[in-house]
Amino acid sequence: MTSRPGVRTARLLVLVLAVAVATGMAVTVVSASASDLSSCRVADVTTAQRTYSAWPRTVLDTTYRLTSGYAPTDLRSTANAGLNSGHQVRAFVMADLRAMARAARAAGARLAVESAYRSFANQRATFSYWTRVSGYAAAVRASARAGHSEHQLGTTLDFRSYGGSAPWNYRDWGATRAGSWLRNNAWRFGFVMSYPKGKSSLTCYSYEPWHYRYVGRDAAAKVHASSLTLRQYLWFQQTTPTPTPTPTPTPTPTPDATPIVDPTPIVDPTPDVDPTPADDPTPPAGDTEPSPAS
Ligand code: DAL
Ligand code: ZN
Repeated sequence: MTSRPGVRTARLLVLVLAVAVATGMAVTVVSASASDLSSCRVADVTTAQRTYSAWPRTVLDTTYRLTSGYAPTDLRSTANAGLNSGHQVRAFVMADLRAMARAARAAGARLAVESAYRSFANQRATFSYWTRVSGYAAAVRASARAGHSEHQLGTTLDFRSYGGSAPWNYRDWGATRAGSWLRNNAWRFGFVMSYPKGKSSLTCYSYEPWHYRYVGRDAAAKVHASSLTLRQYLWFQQTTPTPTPTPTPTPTPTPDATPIVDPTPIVDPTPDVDPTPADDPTPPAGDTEPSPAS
């Protein structure tokens, strides 16, 4: 972004407040400088929310990524949602995916899955494919480098029209019956379009009307109402300080005539350390075939 610092700070402040209102957060202090999301730097920084249970909060872009060992063990075939097989998502995504696929079909916008979970290795192959096809500069705007893809979360899918070809073969798949139905309705089922039209400077990637990430119904409704991109929403959620509770004044005690003196100092011999690591990613499970996915 090239805007002047004052303008940028004001914009960030508005965005932080918008997400605070949308998420119901009671913000007491807002630091805009901690939320500088303007740059889509190409780097490899391990994302803060990196455990399997942090899936609705994990920020992934051209800078932040997952580790190579991040490979969820609860992946299930998309056939369980009444869609085509050959693709997988995490088990908890299935019920809402099934409901969405049914509703789309009933509305005459039948969906199929183009791509879903991709391992670190598969994403590396995918990125190499696009680099060979269109060169590095174009590939880095359209395809995530290994570790940076939301597909590695196991909660993200690329859709296509049932009976149609890959969505990126269309001039604007978002204008097709299936694409426009998803744009209007996916949030009701917990899915968010990660890379909407005209927002590349904020999302870091080109417009992808087929790429949807599951965040759950409540969060998707909040993202939808906020008008923020998913990246902004997740970033502000991660960087906005938790409100400090208002201290309740305690009454001043009445002095006791007889002072009680306890000569024994209170010592806590147990150090306050949690030796259990967070749910560590297990090594990658078997890969699905490297496909020219996006
Ligand atoms: N096409 C998106 C950015 C991905 O590769 O995850
Ligand atoms: Zn995708």
